[in-house]
Amino acid sequence: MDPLIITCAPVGAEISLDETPYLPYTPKLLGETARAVREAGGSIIHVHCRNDDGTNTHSVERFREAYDAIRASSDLIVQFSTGGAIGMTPEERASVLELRPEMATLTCGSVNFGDDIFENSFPIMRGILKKMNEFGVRPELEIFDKGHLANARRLAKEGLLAFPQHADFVLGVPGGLEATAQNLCQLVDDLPEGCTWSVAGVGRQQLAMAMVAIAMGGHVRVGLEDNLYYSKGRLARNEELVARVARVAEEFGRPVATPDQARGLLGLRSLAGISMQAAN
Ligand code: KMH
Ligand code: ZN
Repeated sequence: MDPLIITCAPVGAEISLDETPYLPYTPKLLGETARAVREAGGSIIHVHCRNDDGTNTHSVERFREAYDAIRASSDLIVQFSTGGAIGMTPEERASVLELRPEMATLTCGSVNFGDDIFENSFPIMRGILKKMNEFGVRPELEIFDKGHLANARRLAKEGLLAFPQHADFVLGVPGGLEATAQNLCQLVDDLPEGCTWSVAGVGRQQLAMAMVAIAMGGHVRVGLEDNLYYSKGRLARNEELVARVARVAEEFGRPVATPDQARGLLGLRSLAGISMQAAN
């Protein structure tokens, strides 16, 4: 099996500052987290940004600061969110692509999201994907529900996407597909030939889904965006969640991938060839 790619999603858009003291909500904290996540065995960091008061922002300037802080402290693959937060406009969500991160998420369909709707109509997906293509950003297909892979295939038929791609199954969002081994197996079976995949189990299912993915040869996403706790009643730090997965993977005979090994597995250029053109 390939080395294990661990993605850390350290912030997200849903956690408020009073739920945990460990949310890296400023660029400086994101830089520190990136260093710790890299040391713990992570290869990708999935980025959302907050203002200093903890509210969500998708400002290009804030993402630029976050990118610079992460790059100054680590060689992690930087993956921007284009999902943002509920209520952001599609234009806002896509705006940060002009910074040309190596990767960015593309949610492949609308989904109930708690009491809200996370809206990703075909026009919204096409708009984001066109910008990704324009700026040379590699998508990570975010799959919250069974029909989302069919949507991705439709976008491929339209010529906006070429398979194989990397998919991340986000399982256990209230309103989306539940985090079970059976659902994960069905999604993996349904993937187009040659795709790589990871799983992000939400809440208590994060560790269980990670274990299943390690055994199946997939990859893993952990982090406070999806799960606040290390164990019942004990709040987690992002790097602890990464370190635990790395430790177990080692026992399975799957050492973690370095960021450059992950770039190789995902077909990305090595870090030496990457520049933040918009930042210069
Ligand atoms: N915050 C959610 C509404 C992504 O980052 O691409 C969407 C999300 C997905 O987190
Ligand atoms: Zn996200």
